[in-house]
Amino acid sequence: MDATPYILSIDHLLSEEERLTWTAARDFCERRVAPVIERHYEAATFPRELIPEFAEMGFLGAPLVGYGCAGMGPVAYGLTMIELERQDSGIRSFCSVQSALAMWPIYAYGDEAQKERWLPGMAAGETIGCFGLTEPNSGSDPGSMRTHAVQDGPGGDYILNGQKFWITNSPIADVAVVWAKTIDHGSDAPVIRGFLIERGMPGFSTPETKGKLSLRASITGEIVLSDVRVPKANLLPGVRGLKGPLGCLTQARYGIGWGAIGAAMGVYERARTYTLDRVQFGQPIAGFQLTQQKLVELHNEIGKGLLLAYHFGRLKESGKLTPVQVSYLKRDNVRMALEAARTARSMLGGNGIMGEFHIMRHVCNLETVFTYEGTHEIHTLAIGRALTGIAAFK
Ligand code: TGC
Ligand code: FAD
Repeated sequence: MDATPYILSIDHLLSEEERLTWTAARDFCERRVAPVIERHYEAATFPRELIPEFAEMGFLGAPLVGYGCAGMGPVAYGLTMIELERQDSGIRSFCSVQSALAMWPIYAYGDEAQKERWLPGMAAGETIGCFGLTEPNSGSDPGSMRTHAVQDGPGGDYILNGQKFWITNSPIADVAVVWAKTIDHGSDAPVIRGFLIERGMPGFSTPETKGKLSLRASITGEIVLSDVRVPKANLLPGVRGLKGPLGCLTQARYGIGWGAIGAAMGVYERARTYTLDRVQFGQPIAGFQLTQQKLVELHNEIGKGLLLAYHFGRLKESGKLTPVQVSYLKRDNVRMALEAARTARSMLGGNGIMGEFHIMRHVCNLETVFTYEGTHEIHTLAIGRALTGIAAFK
C-alpha cells in the first residue's frame, strides 16, 4: 500500500515563485547540509565552508530589497527557514542572525552610508554579523542592561563598556550590532541605542562559549567591551529605546516560527520511515495502534503549524502582522516542534538517541530554540498581556 507522509498540502496556496524557492532550498539543504551536519554537530563546529553557498542561494538578508539581497517575500522566506531547520536549528540560526538581527537593523535603522558600507558584503557572506542584546544579568528583561556608551571628545565618539552573553556568531563576526544605554545630548534619561562595533576596534573581544550540549553546530560567544571607542558614524540613527532591539527580534522570531516546522517535519518523517521498517512482535511497529496515534498527532500538529505560519506570512506581506502575532507563531510552533522531537525520539527506541538517526540532535537544539528569542514563558506573557490588557512580567 502506498501512503503519503502528508495529507495537508499548501502547494495550491503558493505562487509559482514560492514553490520554486521551496524546492530549491530543500534540494540545496539535502545536498549540501545533510551530509555534513552530524559531523559538525559532534565536533561542535559550524560549517563555515557553506557560507558562500548560503549567499548564492539568497539566504543572507533574504527578505531585504536592494544591496545585493534576494528580496524574498515573507512566505518564500519562511519556506527557506523550514528547509534550513529541517537539517539543523544551528544552521537556521546562522542565517536568521545574519538576516534578521544583523542586516535588518542596519537596513531599518541605519543611514545610507551604513547600508552601503555593510549590507552588500553581508548578503555575499563576506562579512559576518552578530547581535548583542543579552547580558549575564539581563536576559528576559533586556531593559535592565548595563552596557553603556558615553560620548567623548569633539568628534562625538562614544566609549562603550559592558558585556554581552550568549551571542550567536560573535566569535566569527566582523561587525556586531550592540545595544547599549546612553544619554542623548540635551537629555538626562538613559536611552537604548544601537552601535556597529567593528572587529579590530581596540577593547572589543568575543571569547567563544564552550561546552554547549545544544545547538552545537552554531558558534556562540560573548562580546566584551572595554573602553571601546566607536565613531559617531557607527551609531544607528533611526531608532531609540527598547523598541529598536525588539523590532529586530520580531523579524527573527517570525523566521523561527517557520523554521521550527522544518525541525518537526524532519523528525516526523524519520519516525514514519523507521516505524514502517522496524519489526517487533512479527509486524512493522507502524502497524500498532499506539504508534499510529503518535504519527497522526505529529502529522496533524505540523499541518496546523504550517497553516498558522502561512496565515501570518500573508498578513506580513500586507504589512499587518503585529508583534504579538509573531509571539503566537514563535511560541506555538517551537513548543509543537519540541514535543514532536521528543515523541519521535521515543518511537525509535534505543536508536532514537543515536546521532545517525538525526532526532536527538533536534531534541537538544529545540531546547535552545524554546529559550532564545524570548522564552516560551515570555511569549506566553506577551500574549496574556494582549488578551487581558494586564502585563504580568513583574
Ligand atoms: P515594552 O514596554 O513591552 O516595550 C518597549 C517598547 O518596545 C515596543 N515593543 C516592540 N516593538 C517591536 N517588536 C516587539 N516584539 C515589541 N515588543 C515591544 C513597545 O511598543 C515599546 O515601544 P515604545 O515606543 O512604547 O517605547 O517592554 P518591556 O520592558 O515590558 O518588555 C517586554 C518583553 C518582556 C516582552 C521584552 O522585553 C522581551 O521580549 N523580552 C525577551 C528578550 C528576548 O527575546 N531576547 C532575545 C535576545 S536575541 C536572541 O535570543 C537571539 S537568538 C539568535 C539565534 O537565532 O541564534
Ligand atoms: P532568564 O531571563 O534568566 O530566564 C530564566 C527562566 O526564568 C526562563 O524559564 C524564563 O522564561 C523565566 N522567566 C524570566 N522572567 C520571567 C517572568 N517575568 N515570568 C515568568 N518566567 C520568567 N541573545 C542575544 O542577544 N543574541 C544572540 O545572538 C543570542 N543567541 C543565543 C544563542 C544560544 C545558544 C542561547 C542559549 C541563547 C542566545 N541568546 C542570545 C540569549 C537568549 O535570548 C536568552 O537566553 C533568553 O532571552 C533568556 O534569557 P536568560 O537565559 O538570561 O534567562
